[in-house]
Amino acid sequence: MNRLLIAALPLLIAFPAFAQDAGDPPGGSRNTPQSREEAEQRAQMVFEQLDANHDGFVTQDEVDAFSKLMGDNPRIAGRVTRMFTEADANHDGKVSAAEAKARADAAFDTADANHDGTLSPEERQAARAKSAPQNPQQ
Ligand SMILES: [Ca+2]
Ligand SMILES: [Ca+2]
Repeated sequence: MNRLLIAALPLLIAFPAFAQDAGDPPGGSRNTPQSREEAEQRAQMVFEQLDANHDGFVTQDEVDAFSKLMGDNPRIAGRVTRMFTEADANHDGKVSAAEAKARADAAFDTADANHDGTLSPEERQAARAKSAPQNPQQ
């Protein structure tokens, strides 16, 4: 099992741009505002974890393998698949690094409520709450 992958999962599912929190000490840099650049770097890290064969694309197979690794939880699988579908902007069945970055940018813009280019802890919390819908059907 890939420990980093496991550690990143809940945040990867909740909001991939914020996957960096997995490596933060509790109560530490977690509360530091985050720049768009950092969000992109972190999204790139997550992308590389998902890209099991390192061909520069995350495919549905790799997403499936990831879901399996997570114990085939249908809720998690559903979210990962939804994320994958959203990120696949040109609908070729693969998510490129550029597509993953674009999605991270979009997620950042959505979360940056006051558009100052930085995510405050409040903005990040609000975004995370919003990205975890109560209804798993959605
Ligand atoms: Ca694509
Ligand atoms: Ca802001």
